[in-house]
Amino acid sequence: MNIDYSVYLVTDKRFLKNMTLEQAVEESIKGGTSIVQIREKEASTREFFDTASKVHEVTKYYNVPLIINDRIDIAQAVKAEGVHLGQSDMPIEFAKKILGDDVIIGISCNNVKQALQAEKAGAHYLGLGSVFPTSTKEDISTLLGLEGLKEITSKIHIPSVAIGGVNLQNAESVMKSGVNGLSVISCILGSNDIKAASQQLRDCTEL
Ligand code: TZP
Ligand code: MG
Repeated sequence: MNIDYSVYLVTDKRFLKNMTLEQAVEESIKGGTSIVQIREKEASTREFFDTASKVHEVTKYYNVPLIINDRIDIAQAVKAEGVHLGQSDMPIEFAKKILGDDVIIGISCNNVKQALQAEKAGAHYLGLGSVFPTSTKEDISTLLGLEGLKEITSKIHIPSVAIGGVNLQNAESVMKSGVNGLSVISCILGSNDIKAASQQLRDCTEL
């Protein structure tokens, strides 16, 4: 699986101003977003399915992988390219049994132990965070900081993305911590120019 993790957009409908989620995702991809995760914390199953189906039409057109947060059933229903699971979601071994070997599985990790465990269990990539404080997510425990991030990336052998408070100011130093990509919500979706924000992040990953 050769996936470009460099600019990893996570969606959050609360940030949408004057466009639909599909439009925002398309703008973001035009700027250089290389992978998209749909994250819906409030939606009903039907709403999540409808959103995922519509966004998948866009991502397929641009050949960008679509990852579904938490919901293996939604990922299967819309034939998404992957799922992203947290430490309280379905254990990866069982997710793999359900989804098979061709679906990307990403795991959220907050420390070295979780990261090594997820790698051993066959995760394709890790989401490492929260790196910095962020108001986008409420239940954030330990912040990794750049040092925590470096410690984890130095011990794993699979791709990783950094998440949590990543923005244009810290993007370069985050990339230097050994991750393969920058995973963001507000830096892209909170921007008045989604395409430009995505492009600027992409530039930071190419330095
Ligand atoms: N997981 C850890 S931090 C976070 C998630 C989903 C929120 C990231 O949002 P932002 O706006 O990029 O800080
Ligand atoms: Mg989760």
